[in-house]
Amino acid sequence: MKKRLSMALFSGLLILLNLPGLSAAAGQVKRYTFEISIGNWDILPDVKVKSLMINGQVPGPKIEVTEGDIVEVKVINNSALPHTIHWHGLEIPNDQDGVPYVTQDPIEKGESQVYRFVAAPAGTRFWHCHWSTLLHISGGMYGPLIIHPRNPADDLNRRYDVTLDKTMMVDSIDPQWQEKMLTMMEKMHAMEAMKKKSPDATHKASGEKLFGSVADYRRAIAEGFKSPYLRGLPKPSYKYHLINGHPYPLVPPVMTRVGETVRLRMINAGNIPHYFHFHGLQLLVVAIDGNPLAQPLKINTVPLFPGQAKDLILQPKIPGWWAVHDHAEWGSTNNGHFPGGTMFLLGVADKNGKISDYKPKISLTQ
Ligand SMILES: [Cu+2]
Repeated sequence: MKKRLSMALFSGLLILLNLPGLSAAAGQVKRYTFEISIGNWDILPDVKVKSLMINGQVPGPKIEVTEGDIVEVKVINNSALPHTIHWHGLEIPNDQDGVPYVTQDPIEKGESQVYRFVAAPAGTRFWHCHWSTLLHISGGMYGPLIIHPRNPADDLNRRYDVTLDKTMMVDSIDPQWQEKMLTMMEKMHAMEAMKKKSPDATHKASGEKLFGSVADYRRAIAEGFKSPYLRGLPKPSYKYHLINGHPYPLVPPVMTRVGETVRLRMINAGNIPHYFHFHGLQLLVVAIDGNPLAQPLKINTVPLFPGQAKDLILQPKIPGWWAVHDHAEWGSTNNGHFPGGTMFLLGVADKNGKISDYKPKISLTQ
């Protein structure tokens, strides 16, 4: 009898082990507050971009937790536009997935919502707004979500003896388009709010509603569907390419020395691909979309597609200032001018701390 009872308890435990959330027993609660506002973000001196900022910054805050932790994010909407937050690459309960009208209603102006989920699976992941995604992501609503493995044996930092672990979030923007669209959307929502219409009517009036009827849907297919926020408006033409909110030369160099190991977690939140070519070394791609590869890939040019994350291991052997740049020419420019964009320097010192006799002559006026 006693044996049967313990067997029943054991099988019950096995069932529990398969439930998402059980591993939270081992984790801690990690709380974050995201306050959304609209303001100017300085990507370069004299280049201000009207942006959607979280806690006043672009990218938004980094969430860094251990697998199994409970993540609680309170989202406070102080902007005039609706938003939802999606946790990209996570396996969490459906009602926390942040897709407007699929898993929840949008968070309207003045409203707040708490997202709560268990951080899993481990890896380099990110979060972003899922409302009018083209505008709201390039507008600045994205940030890293790093989940460290709970089991030390799965930790790539340990496996490769990493001395520097750095995250780079990539995005491409068109400042004029962004300003025009955000201003237009703000006005539209403000007008509708004044008329005291329901939030649903707001979206209907601004053309942001999903198809109202089967007839609407058929017409959209026949006429060619366009995102509501692009109807009758120009498409963005990406002029600036950012790493952590700034283009080169404002991207700080990655500093290391021979014998050390750098891990770069590169995440493309933007809408176009980038091709990072690393001078002076072969690197290892050890994870794609946060998931470790069974066999690391040894390459020197790293394609990074929209929505993709790649973990890179760098073990430079030759001292010097090594260029890392987008091999698509437009990616290495600011508003068409070289050098700029998704580019940075890898500074490799020798054992005495010396990098090179040549000092890079890079400035904002070059
Ligand atoms: Cu948004």
